[in-house]
Amino acid sequence: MFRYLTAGESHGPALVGILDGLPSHVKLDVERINETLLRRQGGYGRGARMKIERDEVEFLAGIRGGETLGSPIAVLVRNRDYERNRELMDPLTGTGPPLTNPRPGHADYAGALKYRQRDLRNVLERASARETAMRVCLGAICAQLLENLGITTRSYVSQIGPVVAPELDEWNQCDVEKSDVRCPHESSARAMIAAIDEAKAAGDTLGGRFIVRVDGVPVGIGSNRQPNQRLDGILAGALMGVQTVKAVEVGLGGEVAGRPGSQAHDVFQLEKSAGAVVRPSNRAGGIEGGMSNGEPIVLRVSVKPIPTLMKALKSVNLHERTDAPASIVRSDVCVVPAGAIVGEAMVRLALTGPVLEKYGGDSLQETLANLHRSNAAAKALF
Ligand code: EPS
Repeated sequence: MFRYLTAGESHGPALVGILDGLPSHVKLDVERINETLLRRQGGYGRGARMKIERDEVEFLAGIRGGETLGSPIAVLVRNRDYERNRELMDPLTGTGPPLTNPRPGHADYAGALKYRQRDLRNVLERASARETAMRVCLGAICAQLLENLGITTRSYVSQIGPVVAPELDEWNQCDVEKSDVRCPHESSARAMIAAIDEAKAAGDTLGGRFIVRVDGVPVGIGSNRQPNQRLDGILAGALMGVQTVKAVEVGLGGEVAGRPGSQAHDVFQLEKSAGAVVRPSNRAGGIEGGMSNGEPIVLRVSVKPIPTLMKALKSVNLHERTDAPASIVRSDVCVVPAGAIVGEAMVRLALTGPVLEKYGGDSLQETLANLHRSNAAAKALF
């Protein structure tokens, strides 16, 4: 069984992660993992914290000579900001004035009551999206397994606040990487940057949307056997598990509700030359019956504006029981571009389990042999 865990507070010493169940002999390119971590740190609208951090993976276990051993992989990403927050966050002696005014939309209030914490810092430190650095790190390791199987994942930003870019079936990833908001549509990207500037000036924050696309997923990943094995549910659950994500759509998503069946599905036809079965459209977003159907998996993810506003929302001081503005802590104005990178990571993490469930294998060679056997058997079926 493949599984992963993360731990770490935003201003604590480090984030740590464990990946358990990856096969042996996956060669890891550390530079690419660090590049992915850097991509998450970027994006227009990030706050001052990202000038302090320089996220880099350190391997603690499960790797030797640059290859996975098949044993649990343990990794660490340090929080540079810990140095300035030692007094506050030292695991044994940390202390400081309590945060008392919960931010609407944040974990502050529910977490304080749930964990009986009078200092909201004890909740927000783990709720912080800083933790996504570790998910991105773990996802970047899974990416290198998945690429060996021909499965690649990418994303772009399609909306920031009120600015909606045209939705694209295909795009050039270089245009995404060049864009400060990770939007390949140039005039929309400019408008998005202006919208972020405007929100910042007003002490406000912005949400938005991003698209994640996975190519090369073989047919039959996920299962209709049980509800919790359906690939759409697994992917949506993983993405909904990202801080700020409020909705996940597969293919047409919510739009399908208003369409007649004749315009909602993807017909089958025979390719003229080779006689192969093809689908001229991909409205289903690559998943039918809870299983991958061989088309690209396309997911649309909506994120809320982050709840830390410089022009604080109305709140209360829980200690004094008085009206008071929500606590203001240093934060970002817009995290949608970073969210897209986290989205890619979550999709990779979520796909790895079902992929390994289908093909198994204690070593990469065994996993690949099983994949090839399965593909050959599928070809021979009809
Ligand atoms: C975050 C608040 C900010 C963000 C942080 C997420 O941190 P700080 O309060 O230290 O300025 O920068 O994101 C990261 C540190 C990161 O690596 O993405 C929050 O409250 O969620």
